[in-house]
Amino acid sequence: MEQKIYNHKKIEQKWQKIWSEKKVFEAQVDRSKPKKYILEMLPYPSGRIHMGHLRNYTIGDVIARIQKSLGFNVLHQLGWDAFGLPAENAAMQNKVAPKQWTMENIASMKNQLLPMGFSYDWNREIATCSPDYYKHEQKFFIDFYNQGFAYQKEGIVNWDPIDQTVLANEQVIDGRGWRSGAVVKRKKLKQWFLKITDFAEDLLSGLEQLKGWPEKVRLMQTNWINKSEGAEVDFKTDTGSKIRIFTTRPETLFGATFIGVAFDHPLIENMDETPELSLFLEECKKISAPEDALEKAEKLGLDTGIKAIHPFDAAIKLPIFITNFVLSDYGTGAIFGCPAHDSRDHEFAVKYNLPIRQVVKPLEDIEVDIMQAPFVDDGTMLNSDFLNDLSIAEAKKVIIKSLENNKIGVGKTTYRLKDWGISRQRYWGCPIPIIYCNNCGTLPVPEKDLPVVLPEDVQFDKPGNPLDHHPTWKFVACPQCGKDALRETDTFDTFFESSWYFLRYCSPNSSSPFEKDEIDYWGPVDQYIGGIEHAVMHLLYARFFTRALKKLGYLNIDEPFTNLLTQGMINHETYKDQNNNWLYPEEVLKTQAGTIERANGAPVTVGRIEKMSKSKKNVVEPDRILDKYGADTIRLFVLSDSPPEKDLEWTEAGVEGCNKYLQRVAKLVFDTLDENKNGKDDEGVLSLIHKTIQSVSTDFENFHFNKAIARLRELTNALYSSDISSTIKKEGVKILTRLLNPIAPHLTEELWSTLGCGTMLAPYPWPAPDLSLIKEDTVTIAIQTNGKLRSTIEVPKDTTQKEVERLSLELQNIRNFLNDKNIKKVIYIPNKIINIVYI
Ligand code: ANZ
Ligand code: ZN
Repeated sequence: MEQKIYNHKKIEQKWQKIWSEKKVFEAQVDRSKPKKYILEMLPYPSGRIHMGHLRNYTIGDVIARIQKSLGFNVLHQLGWDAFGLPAENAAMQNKVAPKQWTMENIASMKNQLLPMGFSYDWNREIATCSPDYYKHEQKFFIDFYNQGFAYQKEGIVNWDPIDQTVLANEQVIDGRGWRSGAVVKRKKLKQWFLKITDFAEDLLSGLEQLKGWPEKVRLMQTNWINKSEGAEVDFKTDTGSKIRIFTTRPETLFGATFIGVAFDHPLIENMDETPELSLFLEECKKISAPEDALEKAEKLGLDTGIKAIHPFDAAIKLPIFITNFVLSDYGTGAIFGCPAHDSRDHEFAVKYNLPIRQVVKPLEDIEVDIMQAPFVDDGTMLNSDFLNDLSIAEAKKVIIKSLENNKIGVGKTTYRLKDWGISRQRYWGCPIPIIYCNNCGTLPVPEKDLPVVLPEDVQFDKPGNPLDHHPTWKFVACPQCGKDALRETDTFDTFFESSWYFLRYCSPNSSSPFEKDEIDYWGPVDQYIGGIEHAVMHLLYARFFTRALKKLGYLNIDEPFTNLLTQGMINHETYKDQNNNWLYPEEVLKTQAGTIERANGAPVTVGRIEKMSKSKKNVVEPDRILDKYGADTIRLFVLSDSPPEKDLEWTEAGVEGCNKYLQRVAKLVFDTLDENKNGKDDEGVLSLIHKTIQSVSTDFENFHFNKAIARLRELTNALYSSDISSTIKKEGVKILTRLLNPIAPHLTEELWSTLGCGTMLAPYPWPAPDLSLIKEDTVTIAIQTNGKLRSTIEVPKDTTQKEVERLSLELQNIRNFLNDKNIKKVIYIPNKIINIVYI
């Protein structure tokens, strides 16, 4: 650096070029070294990098760089989750082909990422929309099909009327499509499914081993899989038929007051088609399927007039209703309603004037008004014949046994997890490699004909699937009989691609999906970093895929991600002008008199601090910040104020503060260069230097980046003191430079070379503290009352008497001794004893 100021524009590109020329971050299997696979969730190429991306990648990058310094062979790379609907929407709106749109977005996002200096091996970059990638998943699908893991069935699907496609349950949030926000409809359609339910138990029990995952995510998956021990029970009807119901609360059978069936239950097929019936069934279809929506929607029913007979008491006849809240694809599509102990049934019973019969009473002697609200807690059985006075758990066992002995029903373990519907009526996805022949039936595309490549000459002028509208693409000769046959025109759900990309990353250029021995070396991912929004879908599908591929002999691991870190959001204040329109942060100015519009000085209403989102305009463009302050400042800022799993508030002042700090570090190093003096406080500073190495290493290990940064700032301040010798100072700045390197790699690399260290920091061994130089900086103080030892406390060395006194008097033990006594005086021997004297 010829000038003694820190100019990010001069140094950042320079070092990126050197890293790339020296191939510092290229990864290669090296069995003599232990490995670390550090991975951030792959981005969707929407076109623009946002601050959330940068936080995610900075966290991953810091971890990757440290692991490298610790001597691990590190795999760290980036790719693109390149299929998906937005490309089609863009095609419709802007008349640009999805492929072109996607590739251009990838190029521009990569251009935004490169200046950040992330330690990716760019040679390994992949885009999931390339036939080189998706041909392997077509092969997987065929393997799955042959193995029985993939099958086709007519099912009720979640239909998104805006996107004109099927959604997985996981993609329906509060009854609406996760992308379009449209109210989801129920529709019958032939779909391809993957048998994730075969793995339900394994996916559930596997969670217990995932100690490196946030508890919250494990809980979300547990709840999603939702295992329940229950029973199926047969009810005879007065028309001579039989209805099998599913329940998780068989012990409440004596509280049954009605039977509910789904709108497509076989019972309905035998009913007379009245206008009332068809009208009601139509009404049922209007409601979106997922449970969430049903929970909130009004419960509706139509009495069939048929009665069911209680299996343990023939005198009890239960009306059978068709209802909108019994799902057709869960359990048996039929339930017994127990209004006293289930909230949905309660709501229904009140509405249709059905009896509410209590069969569980609370454990303690408290009043419950069963007519007002259901009682859903633990309790003891009553009004239940041979179950009376048993606990719920005991009663459950007894009744299941009795059902089985009397051949009325069976105990049943169920999971709410459903098979994964993977068919999408979309163009921009991986074609499902299936051919339908009138003679031969459903056939997988022969392996030699893979990949089934997407045509590029498609039209987006009408709704629906452009692949289906294509004039020639779907017409093929049957691979078996040679007659005219048709291709499947549905494509995979895009979660298919993200379920195995981390495997492909290990050998991105292999003609196989991946090399097994590369996975043996690199797999599983040691540290995965991404958003909590993927807690269920992506992470569950990837766990399933890994297991399914293992069963097929492709690899030897069960769990794809050993440790998971879910990073928080980036938030920003929101602003509105006087007409209630949102304003961008750049459009407002903070003055002493208040917040005003930059353009005209009009007052601005400052709103809540919320997740950065385009709709509220509370976003900050990375490019502008990058240009003004540089990558190192952004990297430092996104790690500074909060731990990575918590939300972070973006403020320009905060960013500026980070930049100032880096300037201070640079100045400190330059000052040291031509300094030559003796010091007084060498010992203290030396201790601090080594203490900092020790605690920053631990902080990094625990991902407490914000704490590490605070300690580095402390060390920086101490090194600025004039009381230390130049030798110690020089040692201090070298350590500071090394510890700061993962966070601010460009500046520290520059400073390191300025210090004449000869080597590069990427990668340079991580410093180890010299423990003998660390001076203990906490002391144990004996607390006495009237000269007798009563307790001890640990406090930082040289804590003031006032503070030690305050802390002592807070201790319950000491308060007990002092009680109401009057304190006469307090004697304090610094760092040793405090004696509270009373009368
Ligand atoms: C009787 C009963 C009594 C129930 C009671 C609950 C409480 P989870 O825990 O979510 O698995 N159910 C069964 N099949 C259903 C379907 N196809 N659509 C809607 N609801 C269905 O829920 C299981 C419970 O949900 C079952 O236990 C059944 O109602 C209902 F005090 O049976 B229960
Ligand atoms: Zn054929």
